[in-house]
Amino acid sequence: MTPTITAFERSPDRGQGLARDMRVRWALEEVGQPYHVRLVSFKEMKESAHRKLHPFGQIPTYEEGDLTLFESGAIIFHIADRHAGLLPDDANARARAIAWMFAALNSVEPPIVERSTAVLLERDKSWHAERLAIVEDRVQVRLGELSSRLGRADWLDDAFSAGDLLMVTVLRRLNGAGLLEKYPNLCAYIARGEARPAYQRAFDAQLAVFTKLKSRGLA
Ligand SMILES: N[C@@H](CCC(=O)N[C@@H](CS)C(=O)NCC(=O)O)C(=O)O
Repeated sequence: MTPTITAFERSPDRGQGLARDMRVRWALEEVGQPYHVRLVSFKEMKESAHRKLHPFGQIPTYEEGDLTLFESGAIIFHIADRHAGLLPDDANARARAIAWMFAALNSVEPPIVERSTAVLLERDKSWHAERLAIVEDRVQVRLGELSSRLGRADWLDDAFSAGDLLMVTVLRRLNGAGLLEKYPNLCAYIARGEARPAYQRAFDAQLAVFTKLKSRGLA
């Protein structure tokens, strides 16, 4: 059965591949699973029909037959569990790849999201500069730790896995922040992820949503 995912009708990132449906698109492309996309407006996301799929009124969601999922990590784990290509066969390597999925979402993404919140929503506050400095220090700590662990390796644990897929998408949220440049191995790691044909197909599909809006004068 072809799954259906949800994505922003008008992504605030203007097609830069930062909205979290990008992770799901990338995972589906990696495993060669075709998918449908239902675009939702910000208004629709908060309505009860969408909240039945996603209790927090967000994207992405994933529907496949009787199954409905929310949370990008859970969706990607489901895809990786059902298809070959995103988690190793060896039980211990698989467990380590899953640990990297959690690390991306639980240890690395939170300070990065905090930083985005500070930049996007707290600019007008008197304490903005002070808080941003604190939050950016937290991001730097995590980047330094991740950079040390990655070292000269191509991927976090031997072969590319769902852990790398999530980590690359999480790190990409720092594009333009001027924080990644201190870590050339992390920049190269992100570039390796972005160079994967499956990533490119996912990125192009997400960008096409924005390009279409723009061509109609709606963006
Ligand atoms: N933890 C969730 C976060 C989902 C999330 O923050 N989605 C954003 C788009 S990337 C969203 O829908 N934002 C609109 C809103 O919260 O109103 C996940 O990983 O799926």
